[in-house]
Amino acid sequence: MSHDTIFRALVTDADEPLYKQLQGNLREAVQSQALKPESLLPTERELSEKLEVSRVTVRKAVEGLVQEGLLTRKQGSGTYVASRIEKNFSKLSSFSEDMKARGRTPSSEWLLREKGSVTPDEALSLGLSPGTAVFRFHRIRMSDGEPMALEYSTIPASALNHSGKISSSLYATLDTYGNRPVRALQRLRAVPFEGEIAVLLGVPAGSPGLFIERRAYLRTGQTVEVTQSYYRGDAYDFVAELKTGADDVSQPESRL
Ligand code: 16G
Repeated sequence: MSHDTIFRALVTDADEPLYKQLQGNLREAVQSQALKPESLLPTERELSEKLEVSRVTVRKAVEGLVQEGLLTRKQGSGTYVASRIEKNFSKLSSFSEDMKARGRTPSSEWLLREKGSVTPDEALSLGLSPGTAVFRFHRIRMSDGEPMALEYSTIPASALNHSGKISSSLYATLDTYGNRPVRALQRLRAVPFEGEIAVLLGVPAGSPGLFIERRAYLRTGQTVEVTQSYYRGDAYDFVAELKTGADDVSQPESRL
């Protein structure tokens, strides 16, 4: 394994702090697969000696990437490139971004792409009046060609300027219309994957998985997405950073 990217010299008088530069190099090493899933990172000491930076800097860089889910710590044995997808649960990222950040290639198999009028249920959950046009996108989401999740999204047609032509990333397309969500509520629960869901994801019937519902909002408060996703339980770890509530007064404003 070549460690050229990891040990690339850091620039001490750059605007970007040293720990961020190191994070960039580590991220690049994972994305280019110079550091493959499950491979062991050089120790903190080795990194700090070779890069001529303090161990505090190295620790800060690594800690950030552990929190992002790119790296994972194993007690007593070191820091590794995460093999299961560790998904940061507090970040409003897209499937495509999550995969690219891990050096994997996202793709989708389309099951349904249709424009229709909101059903009474959708009208309620999207806060739209009856008759409003919506798109429904049903996709199998793949990572390096392997099915990882199923997603059933409903999007107000106006958020996509009434064009159902979305690129491989829904969020990237919403972004081009200035309608990428900025906030979301998510609920999840464990479910066994049965029937069609198990077949589409290529897992044995009864395999454990996660059912996740995301409702995402624009800055204006308008709902821009309701997506029901089925994420394979054997491929994902959901990670969230928790803080004591002392200085956190924010409360979810609406229920999912
Ligand atoms: C994620 C979201 C989903 C969103 C999709 C957009 C979860 C549980 N779900 O899978 O709500 O629609 O990303 O991905 O994170 P895209 O931009 O790659 O199409």
